Amino acid sequence: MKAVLKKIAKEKPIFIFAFFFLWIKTIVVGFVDFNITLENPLQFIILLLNPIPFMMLFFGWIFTRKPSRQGSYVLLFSLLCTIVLYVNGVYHREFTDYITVPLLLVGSNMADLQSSILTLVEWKDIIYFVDIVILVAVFWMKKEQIKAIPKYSFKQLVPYFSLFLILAVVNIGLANIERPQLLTRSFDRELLVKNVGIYNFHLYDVYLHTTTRAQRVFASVDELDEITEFMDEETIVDQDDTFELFGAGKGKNVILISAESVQNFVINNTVNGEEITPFLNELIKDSFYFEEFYHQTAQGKTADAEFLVDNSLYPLSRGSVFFTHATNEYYSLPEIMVEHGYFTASLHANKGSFWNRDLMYETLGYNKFYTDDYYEITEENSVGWGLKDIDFMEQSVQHMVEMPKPFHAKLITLTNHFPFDLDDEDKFIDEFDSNSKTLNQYFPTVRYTDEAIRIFFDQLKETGIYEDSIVIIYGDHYGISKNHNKAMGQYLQKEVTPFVEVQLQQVPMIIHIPGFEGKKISSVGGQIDIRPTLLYLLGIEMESQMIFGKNLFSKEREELVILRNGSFITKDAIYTRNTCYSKETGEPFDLDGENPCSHYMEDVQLQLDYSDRIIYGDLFRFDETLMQVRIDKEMIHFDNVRDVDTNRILN
Ligand code: GP9
Ligand code: MN
Repeated sequence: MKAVLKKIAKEKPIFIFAFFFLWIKTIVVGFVDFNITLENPLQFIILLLNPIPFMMLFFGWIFTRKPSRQGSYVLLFSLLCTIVLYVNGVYHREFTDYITVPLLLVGSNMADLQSSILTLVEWKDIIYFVDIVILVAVFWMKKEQIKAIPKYSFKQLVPYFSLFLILAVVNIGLANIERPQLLTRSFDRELLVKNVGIYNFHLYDVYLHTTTRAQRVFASVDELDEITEFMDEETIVDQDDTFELFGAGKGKNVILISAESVQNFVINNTVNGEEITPFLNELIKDSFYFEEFYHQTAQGKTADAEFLVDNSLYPLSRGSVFFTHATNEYYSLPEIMVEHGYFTASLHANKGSFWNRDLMYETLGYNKFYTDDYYEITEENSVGWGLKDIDFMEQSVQHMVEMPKPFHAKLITLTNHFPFDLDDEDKFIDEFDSNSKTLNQYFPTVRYTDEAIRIFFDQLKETGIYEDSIVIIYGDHYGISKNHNKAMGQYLQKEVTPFVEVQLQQVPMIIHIPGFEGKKISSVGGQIDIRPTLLYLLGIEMESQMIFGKNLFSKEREELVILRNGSFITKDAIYTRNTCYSKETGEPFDLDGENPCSHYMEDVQLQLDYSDRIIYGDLFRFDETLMQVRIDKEMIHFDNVRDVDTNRILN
């Protein structure tokens, strides 16, 4: 083995140089752009090791190619790896996440995402490509020398590939010691990349992509039965619960406001001494306010929140269900509402194709989708991603006046979207002052959305819709990612530890029913619970639903909220990154001993796994009752002004 390595080093010094450069670059990007943090020396060894087997494999293959081609192959390989690093690096800056295959297939979103992503590109990024430029120059100068480099046969390279195998096995072994069941519990991409490295992560993601596509073909009714059994055990009978609120909103219009990127830490809070959400702070006093309520979204962001609300299933950990499984069978909230005599609509002043909504809404049983085509949008009333929230709210009320009653309408706001741009005249409060432009700008845009909701309520009252409606306001997902932890720590005046990070995933959740007294509800909940909670308030009994959410008003409910990356929150504890924290003290428990998280571990994995299987296997198609509903569904009229582009790739 030593002899072969020596031979390679002697005959191919330039290639060794390229290898070394790429290796170092991968590690540096890991620290700088992926913000990988080390908790022990073993993690450092894993980090140093994990790019090597992957790179050795490709370099080994290159060594067996024609000498005249070897230089170009090395260059091409280095360039491709650099592009992978760079694209993930830029994406990670804002989304604290990595690119996955389904995300790349979200073609029609790309144009809109561009504006956000371009703001993340920086001049200093040229540094990513420095070694490539040096390599091109050196390879050009040493062209003749490279041509003279001998080609090896696979046989000659047996010791080399043996070393590759040993390193690969050691890498996987160490990763498994550090993080047991890493690959089977693959919901947390941060952990995956940290342990297997960015290149192997992408190979694994491609593997996941192909196998999950195959799951539909092999799915059977037996799987559905297994899940039904699990759900029956989980379902709590509400017998002992107080039914004081059952049907409290019977027959009323339902207005859901999906508040873009609004997190809960802004509620009842100030910046530079000024309230950030003065209207919501008032509204809460006359509403049911869920103090500890979490978003459960993943890569599908707003669309994941919509999916959670409409189906009470978990979104997928990779990509957006709206794109990847828009033709599945579902039994969604809008369908139930239509069955109960409601007119269902979604209002969002963006292109209908964004997040594939125009196709998915038809699947979910909406009657009408008010897209940007239904709004008067001018240069003056737009900012950032499109129509300003105040104009959106005003024009939406006009649509609601026209709607058949009772209606179920979802309004999706937009102004408080990254990068949180706002015209000066709309800034009701000043920016924050920290090293994060994103966090600084966030406060005035949240304040602006708060104002839009105030105006919306005023107009609901003016048009008389208010008295006959329930309004539910929820934050769709975080606005400030982990990459702004330092600035966030400055604002909150405490260090943003993993424990605090989970708490920052809380979003506002407010249910306002005119005439009902306000109440703060301290039990934990998540977006998956919105649907059963709403149906309870409407007095709609749903016995055999295949859902994972619980009625938040139920007192018998076990308090458990599962985030899509496998972290979870209970009444007393927060589990994240392999650590169980006490909510009371913020201190970690010893994971080996009995701790308040261990009891939930299995249930958490099963819920996520079963929900995934329902989606990947399109299991509801085997449900006979649902098939009956599906036949009736043909009768739901979906009105969408845009011609649906049937050529658009769904998967
Ligand atoms: C786009 C809007 C924002 O239509 O819903 O999407 P997001 O980036 O928050 O998922
Ligand atoms: Mn959103």
